[in-house]
Amino acid sequence: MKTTSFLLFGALLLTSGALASISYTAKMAHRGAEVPAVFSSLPRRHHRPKQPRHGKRQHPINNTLNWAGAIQEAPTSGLFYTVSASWQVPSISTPVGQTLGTDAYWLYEWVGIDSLCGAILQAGTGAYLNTQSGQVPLVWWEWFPEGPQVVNIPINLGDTFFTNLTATSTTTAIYFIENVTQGCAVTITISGGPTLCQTNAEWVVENPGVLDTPVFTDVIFTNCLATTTTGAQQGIDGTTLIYMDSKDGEVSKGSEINDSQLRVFY
Ligand SMILES: *[C@@H]1O[C@H](CO)[C@@H](O)[C@H](O)[C@H]1NC(C)=O
Ligand SMILES: *[C@@H]1O[C@H](CO)[C@@H](O)[C@H](O)[C@H]1NC(C)=O
Ligand SMILES: *[C@@H]1O[C@H](CO)[C@@H](O)[C@H](O)[C@H]1NC(C)=O
Ligand SMILES: CC(=O)N[C@H]1CO[C@H](CO)[C@@H](O)[C@@H]1O
Repeated sequence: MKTTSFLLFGALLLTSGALASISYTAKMAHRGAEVPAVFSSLPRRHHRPKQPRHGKRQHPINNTLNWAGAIQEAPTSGLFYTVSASWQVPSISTPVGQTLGTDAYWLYEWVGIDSLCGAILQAGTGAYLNTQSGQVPLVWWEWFPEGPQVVNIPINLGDTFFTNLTATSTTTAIYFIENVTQGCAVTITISGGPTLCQTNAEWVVENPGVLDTPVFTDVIFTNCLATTTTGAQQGIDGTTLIYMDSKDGEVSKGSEINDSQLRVFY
């Protein structure tokens, strides 16, 4: 169940809402003007990495059926506090040899905190593709295992987004999502979230759907940064790279460009 209301506090347009266990407020600004943030639920098909296998290679590599990218581990004495990155929204197309139908192909691009402990702080962009709608890009946030929510930030393929997620405690967070060039950003303040362990941070391209992963143009995550509660900074150096498998073999890989940049390609 989701409830949404618009409250006027002076000049501030504050949207508030609730999911099963969590509540949130949001403020959105477009070219400096306050505009209402509007949320709607997405199908709940977003999962933790499925069937991880640990590759025996020089660089740590894990294979999954639904994620490609990189996962960072917090230093032994540290807990992750923020994760951020910028990227351009890729375009997706029908997998080779398949035909576009009424069921949608899906792809998400996101940053997150935690991947292995039952809760995931995550937000980013995505798109689905089918015959009725064509290719529909969208902006979403989620605190897994609660379902994903779409938020009404304008988005076009090729747009540059910046996202910064902050775990202010194990059950509270601030999500900042911005369409950079358009100057439209939303800040969502959340409480009552499923308990985090703050031990992983990640930059991911995901297939959240049930069909095969669509072909996609390269996703270059730039300004990749995860900081701990004590201020230690980590980027892509030292991450486990994540490769995505389909039933026919590897379809997508994360590849380090340097400590602040990660390329994920089909
Ligand atoms: C990689 O896979 C192994 C084996 O399943 C798992 O123990 C490890 O936590 C995974 N690493 C990451 C960073 O997900
Ligand atoms: C992310 O948000 C936190 C909390 O607002 C802030 O301290 C940090 O500087 C931000 N990081 C970036 C890279 O914008
Ligand atoms: C990573 O590479 C990009 C592109 O070459 C460059 O602009 C950036 O400064 C590099 N960052 C680091 C941390 O080396
Ligand atoms: C719909 C919309 O306003 N999207 C904008 C987001 O930012 C890009 C630039 O990166 C603009 O080209 C889009 O028009």
